[in-house]
Amino acid sequence: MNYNDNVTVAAEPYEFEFNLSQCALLIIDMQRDFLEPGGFGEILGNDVNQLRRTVSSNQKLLKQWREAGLKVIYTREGHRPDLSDLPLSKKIRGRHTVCVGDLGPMGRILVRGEPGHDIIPELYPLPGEAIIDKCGKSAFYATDLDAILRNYNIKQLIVTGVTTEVCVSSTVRDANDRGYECLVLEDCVGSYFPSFQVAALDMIKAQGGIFGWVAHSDKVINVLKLDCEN
Ligand code: C5J
Repeated sequence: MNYNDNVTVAAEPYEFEFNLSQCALLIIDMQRDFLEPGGFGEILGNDVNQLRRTVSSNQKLLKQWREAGLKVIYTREGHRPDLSDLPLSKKIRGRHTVCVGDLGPMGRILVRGEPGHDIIPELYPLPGEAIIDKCGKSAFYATDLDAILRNYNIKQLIVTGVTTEVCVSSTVRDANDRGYECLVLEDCVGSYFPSFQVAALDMIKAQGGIFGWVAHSDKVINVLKLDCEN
């Protein structure tokens, strides 16, 4: 594969053209606390299977992306053990009996260094792949993601992860305002709520792609495979 190749994939609202050397795969918050039984997501009453259906699609994409030698960046939502970066408004939101920082079945909920905060084993980062720890929903809020992308000369993002209407959407909207072009892969992003999944993707691609583009991961995998063969 020529690392400087321009490739085009079928997407909505129209085809997404990207340059491999200027594009990173951004995998958002594929953490045990959100995806595994017993984690924070399930404690809140959510069906984690709604998110788990994204795991195999992400695995296939990640394998091809890594084989092509392209950049992968992960994010994790979570807080310092002393919770000094956790706003009270977030801690008490929802009036739940268990909240961020409390002890759950996988350690303290959404606290850095705890088992539940970690990326699921199926998609575990390789040494050298950047991990952005974020305390907010957008991966740009109070992080060095923008600086890292600029230093890597990344201008386009293939976005996957959870949840579609929360951290994925917040990040895509923020990225868009900063001038990054985002392609969101519909089978690699997940919501606990099927109707939110549809609505969030519709909002991204509406009005000529007001926040970005949406496609199935097969489209990206196929162009990477084709490019490898040439
Ligand atoms: C949520 C996230 N849903 N990663 N976090 O609280 O979307």
